[in-house]
Amino acid sequence: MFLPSLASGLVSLVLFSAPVAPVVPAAAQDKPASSVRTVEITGGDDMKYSVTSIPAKPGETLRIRLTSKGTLPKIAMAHNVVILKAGAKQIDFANAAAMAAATGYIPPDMKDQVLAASTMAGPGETVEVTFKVPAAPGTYPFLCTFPGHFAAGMRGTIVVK
Ligand SMILES: [Cu+2]
Repeated sequence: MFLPSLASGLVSLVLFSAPVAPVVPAAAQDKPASSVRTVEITGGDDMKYSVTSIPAKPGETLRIRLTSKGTLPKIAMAHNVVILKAGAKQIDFANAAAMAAATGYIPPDMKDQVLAASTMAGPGETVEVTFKVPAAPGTYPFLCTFPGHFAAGMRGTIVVK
């Protein structure tokens, strides 16, 4: 009585769990509903991105998800990701952005240099930005515009080729 029921229990367990493992990653990564590619980045109290170089194909749609691993309060330590157009003056932009708290650290008079921008993530929060990568091959800078973070090295590049 005991052994047969145990055996059938194991069989149904195997049947149930077997297809789950290969199906989930395929659905999540290889065959997304749309053709958006997601890149996960973290940033912490060290004011660095976990990813500083993102290879991309011309014209593809990219979603950058930024999670703050920081522990300091948002008012003192928040992170965003702002992608600039080719040729944008990064230092000037970062300096102007530091003074633009009222507009989410995006300087209104320099918006024409912005390709895409996320909002600010406080500790444990995730923000994301989805945008179309330029068709022109080249290097497009991204940076965190929270005051001081660009200078501390919170920056990277999207390399389109
Ligand atoms: Cu930051």
